[in-house]
Amino acid sequence: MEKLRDGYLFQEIRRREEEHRKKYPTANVITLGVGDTTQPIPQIITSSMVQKACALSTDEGYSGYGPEQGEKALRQAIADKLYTHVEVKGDEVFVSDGAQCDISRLQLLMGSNLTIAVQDPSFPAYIDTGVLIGQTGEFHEKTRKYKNIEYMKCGPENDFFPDLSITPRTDIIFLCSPNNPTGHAATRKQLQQLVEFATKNGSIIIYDSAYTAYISDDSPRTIFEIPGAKEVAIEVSTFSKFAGFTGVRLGWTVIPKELKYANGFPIINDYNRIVCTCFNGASNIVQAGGLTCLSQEGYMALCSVIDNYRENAKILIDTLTSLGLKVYGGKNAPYVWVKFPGSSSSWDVFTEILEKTHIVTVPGAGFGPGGEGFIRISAFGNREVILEASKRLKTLFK
Ligand code: PL4
Repeated sequence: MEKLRDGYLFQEIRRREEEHRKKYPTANVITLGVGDTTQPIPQIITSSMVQKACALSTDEGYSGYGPEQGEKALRQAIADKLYTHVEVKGDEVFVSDGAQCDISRLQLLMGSNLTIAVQDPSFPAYIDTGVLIGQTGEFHEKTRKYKNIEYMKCGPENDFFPDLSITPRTDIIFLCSPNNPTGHAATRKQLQQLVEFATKNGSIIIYDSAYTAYISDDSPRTIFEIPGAKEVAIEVSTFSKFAGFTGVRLGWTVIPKELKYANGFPIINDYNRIVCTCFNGASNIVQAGGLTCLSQEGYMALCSVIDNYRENAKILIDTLTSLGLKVYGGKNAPYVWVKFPGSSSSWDVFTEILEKTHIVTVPGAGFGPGGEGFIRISAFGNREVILEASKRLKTLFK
């Protein structure tokens, strides 16, 4: 705990937002910081949860603890509907209360005595949970990096994908695609290189596909589209960004049976043990909602919500580009990643934007030293808010 840096990034953003609201009590503060969904969940999905909840009040409909790994029907629906062109089996899917919790459970499975690599910048939970479990050494103030963690720089200069020719071997490689915060979706070729790299080195890839529903080009939707990936990769994902379940809480992890330790023992057996020991299964009400998300009608309703966020991202990209800024992301992810001119730190730019426009963003440095000089803006607002934010941003940079 003592090795953890500052507060957790998103807590710090919320703290600064609250301070700002106290300082300017009448300001109309716009929150495009923490990547939280804002649009209502389609009624067909909430109705199924209501129905399930009501059934719990009946003799026939009551159920208690379910299988720790998730309801069989939901595991199979995830395998069938979200892994359509690849072979993922229902019993390789572990349903959970969210990707963030799964990342922690995977860290528990892996333990402290190993090395990890992360994209720089990346979602801070990979590093912070690594610190919690004791994988890292001390934090170096000068480099802003932890000892024992391999930071794989991802910026415009390398198409936001790690240069594997200079990346040392680690036991675990965290890769998030589409990436939070840069919005870059790894191409098929990049993922093939990664799978080859992990195979050669005997590393395990933990692939976070939380934003896969936002991919609008032909980038792979899952690491399992890459031949050989089932021998080297675990995939973590979530209903949060795809179904607006950030508060409802539902996610899953795929552990292929082919993934084994060097001694040939299947990792899925150990993960099953962890899940049964440290988790008692996702809420049965929520799992009913998850199943409806994957029905044809539920899925179509969700696609229109996602399209709406995509359009928001386009509005933000157009606004910022028209101001002459270099803008990345937003096409395959609900985040816009903006490079700011000058040498101000990204926390200073964050403060300037907040002070002058009352818009909360996230400073790039919060995602690792490679994020310095950038700001992340979330497209998860509602349309009116995004239009108002665009208007205010124009006044800031004109
Ligand atoms: C705010 C790449 C957001 N309180 O909701 P989950 O647990 O299923 O998914 C969490 C998650 C997993 N993987 C990736 C993510 O980006 C997220 C969510 N990230 C963001 O703004 O970057 C919400 C963060 C949350 C937190 O503290 O992390």
